[in-house]
Amino acid sequence: MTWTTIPPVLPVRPNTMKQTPDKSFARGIFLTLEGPEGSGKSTQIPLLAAALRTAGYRVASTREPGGTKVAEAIRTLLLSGPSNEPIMPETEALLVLAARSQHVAHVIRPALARGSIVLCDRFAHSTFAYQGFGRGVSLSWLQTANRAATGDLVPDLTLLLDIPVARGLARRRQARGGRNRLDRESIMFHERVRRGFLTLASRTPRRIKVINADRPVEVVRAEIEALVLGWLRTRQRRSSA
Ligand code: ATM
Repeated sequence: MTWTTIPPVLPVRPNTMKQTPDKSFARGIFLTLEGPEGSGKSTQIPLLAAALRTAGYRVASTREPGGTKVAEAIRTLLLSGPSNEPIMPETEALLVLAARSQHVAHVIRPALARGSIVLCDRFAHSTFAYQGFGRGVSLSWLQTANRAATGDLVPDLTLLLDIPVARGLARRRQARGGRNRLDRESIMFHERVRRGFLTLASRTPRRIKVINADRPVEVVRAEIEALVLGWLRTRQRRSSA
């Protein structure tokens, strides 16, 4: 058996609800939060999860790189990597994609199949922003490899928490925990990453909503909650019409 004929862990169903609504198949919803360093994603995800649970939804929160044992081991390698052996851009891309493949198969797809809303702290847009725009790895190659790693899983909605680089890095410095290998990159790198995220959002404004994260946590929380609950209500109205 070659790798191309290995059956998927779960019956893989392309995430095409928006293009071809299929009411016969109860499927969860895949929401991702993206953004540069210090944008506050990991503060906002538990707040959004709590609001969604209060509204009656089943929620699974997870993160990338990570979410499974193998993927968390890859995260450690990526973020702390050996100082005497530079990690090449393509190596970095393949590592995040390897972690994603594990995560999608063992965590995300099973949760979607149970009908949960999956809230994921970073996903493919981070790969395009960091490895593509930031490191200069070919975007079309990344898109193809990402499709292979995920079985073409695309988020239903992405929230891009945007913050100027200097503000985000300052927040990051104030937060507890040391700086990782990517935090230590140059300001220019982080500027390319931020511009990358904003470029992706401008290309697909219906799927990626930009939130100004350079505001107090409570203000950002309220905007995210209103946006997501409104989006869910619209989606439900459309699918029951
Ligand atoms: P968090 O700090 O948001 O947990 O993310 C860890 C790092 O992983 C983040 N950089 N820093 N610091 C961005 C990086 N990353 C990538 O470079 N590519 C990816 O595809 C993903 C998912 C994360």
